Amino acid sequence: MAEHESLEFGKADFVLLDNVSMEEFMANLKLRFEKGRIYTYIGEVVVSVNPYRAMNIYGRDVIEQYKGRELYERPPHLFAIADAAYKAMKRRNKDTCIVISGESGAGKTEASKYIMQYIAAITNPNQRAEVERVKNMLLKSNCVLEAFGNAKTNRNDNSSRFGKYMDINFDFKGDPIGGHINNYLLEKVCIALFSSCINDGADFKAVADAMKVIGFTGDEIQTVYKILATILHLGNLTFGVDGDVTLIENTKLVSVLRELLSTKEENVEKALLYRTVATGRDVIEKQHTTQEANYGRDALAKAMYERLFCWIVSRINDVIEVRNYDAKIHGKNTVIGVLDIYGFEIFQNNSFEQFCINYCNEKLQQLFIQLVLKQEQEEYQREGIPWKHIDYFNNQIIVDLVEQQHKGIFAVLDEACMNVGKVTDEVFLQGLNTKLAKHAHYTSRKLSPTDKSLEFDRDFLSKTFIYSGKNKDTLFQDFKRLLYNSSNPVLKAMWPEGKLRITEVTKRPLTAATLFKNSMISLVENLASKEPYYVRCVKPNDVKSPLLFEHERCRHQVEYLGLLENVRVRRAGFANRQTYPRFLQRYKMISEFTWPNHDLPSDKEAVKRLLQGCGFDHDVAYGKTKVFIRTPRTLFSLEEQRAEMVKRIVLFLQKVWRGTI
Ligand code: AOV
Ligand code: MG
Repeated sequence: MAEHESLEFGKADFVLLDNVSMEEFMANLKLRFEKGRIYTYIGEVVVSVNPYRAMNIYGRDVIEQYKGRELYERPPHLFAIADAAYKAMKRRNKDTCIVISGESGAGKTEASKYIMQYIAAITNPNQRAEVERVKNMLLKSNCVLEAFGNAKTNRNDNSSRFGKYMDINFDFKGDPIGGHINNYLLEKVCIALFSSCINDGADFKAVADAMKVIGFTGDEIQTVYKILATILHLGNLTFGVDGDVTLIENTKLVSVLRELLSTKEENVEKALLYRTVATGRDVIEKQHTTQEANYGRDALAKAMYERLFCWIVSRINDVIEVRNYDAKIHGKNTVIGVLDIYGFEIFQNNSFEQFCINYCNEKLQQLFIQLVLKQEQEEYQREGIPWKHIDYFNNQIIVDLVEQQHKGIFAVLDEACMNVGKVTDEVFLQGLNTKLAKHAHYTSRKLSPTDKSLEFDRDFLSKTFIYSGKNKDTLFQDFKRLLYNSSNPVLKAMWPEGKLRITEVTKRPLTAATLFKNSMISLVENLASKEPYYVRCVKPNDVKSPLLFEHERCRHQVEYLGLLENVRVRRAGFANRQTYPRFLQRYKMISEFTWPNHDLPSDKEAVKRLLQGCGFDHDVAYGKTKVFIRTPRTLFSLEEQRAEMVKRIVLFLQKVWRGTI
């Protein structure tokens, strides 16, 4: 617990509140925000409030203050959590991860960047060239991904439209030797972003430079330009009719597209106006209606954009992936993962993308509950430590509502999409009505095909309009073939499935919902396998003001993030726990009762004796198999005493060897 800060800035750890109530919590959060103390702990969790102004707290000098220190030695800071994750990884050979959550505009991406910068700054003291190269790549990759994956929304001028999980691999010295990026669902509707990007030549040059540093070739960067230009031109392409023939109105654009895509002009035209369908053994070319042609064009633009983004991520991965790492020589390589996702968001109208984004946030909240609240309480009960159960809202029911097999919203949606007819949306709504009518959080049902909103009493599901079209793989195979047949090898390589002939494309591709659900499940599994550290971001107001602390807005987020429950569990809980043998192994030398061996009936008795002897008995509880230490300070003292004893023992042994004793 960071106790050294003056109280004029409020409590540096919510655990120190006199009373754990919403009022006191909010008062402390507000006071600290107003005093420019944007970080506060709940034990090892950092709560951060977006300051909406430049803070002078990320410089080299501050980094030095946090380097190698214990969490509670310095005022709360992201650097402290980054250092804790780093130390745990290095000292205990553990994979760790830092999970950053909070709603859109709360400061997650900024936090992830400061964390990366901190890790880059404290590693590689010997300036090894290869490590410097890797660090440079990791930092540069951020800039490229942001350029392509962020966009302005109502809620955030630089909003991440994709989720990013980045693993940084470290060697046994604790230096970064590589990394890997996983990206999650890029919202495909943010193409507007690029009109400004391409116009603003200087900005794009910076991105192109970063791409060059990462190792993109000249041809690759050219192709990126061409794809972006194609996407923009597609936006201007219009269709008309002549009798019952669908035509392209601005035919000049077709030759521009041909140039950009390095294909034949007639192929472009054909792909835009026709689709090949297999009926039994026959393959026929069916002309689009204007509506279908419009739809196909938009699907093409979106798919090209999404594919471009995934390709950029995979190219970056090629470069940063750990290579030639011989674990036999170098020991195990360990990982710190940093997760920065798109935050919870609600707009006037919410679509499939918001649904997925918000489901992802619920899923991470569930992980937090599992790890911080539930497991903690369960362990105390298992160990027989006196414990008063703390109530919290377990959002598992909401996660189930979305992802459960057969009757979750995704399953109902998928089922509706199996329907070949055009009434998919109605089938979907009817499905929800029958399967979810009794769900505790489903408040009203809509059957009208024009009103596709779902009503649930959980924020994230309110005013959501899910159109089944977004769930299907909407890109006509003809476009995939067109791009695959490009004479530009970079473009061709992005569309390998264009190779398939129409008669070979029989397997139904997985739906967007299923793909997303699967990627979330594996993300959560991955995070759960690591030792997690949390940053919980709060957005103080909706007008990007550095001065305004909107009480109700903040209270709502504190509630949603379950922060008060977090304080209660933490306060009733213990900072550290170790099995008795392990505890003895580490600290037995500090007590005459246990060094070099004890003759007490059990390890538990020995630990008791040791702690009584040191005067720490009041700060611990003895479980069935583990000893629980309440405050980190106690642990810190034990560590100090141990270090002191080790020093003495070494001196003693040296004297023995030299024969002076
Ligand atoms: P987000 O990642 O949580 O939203 P950002 O990290 O993009 O939010 O933060 C939004 C904006 O708030 C930034 O562009 C900065 O102007 C400001 N900001 C955030 N953190 C800080 C800080 N520590 N110091 C100064 N300004 C800050 V989204 O990506 O929309 O969920 O999908
Ligand atoms: Mg972001």
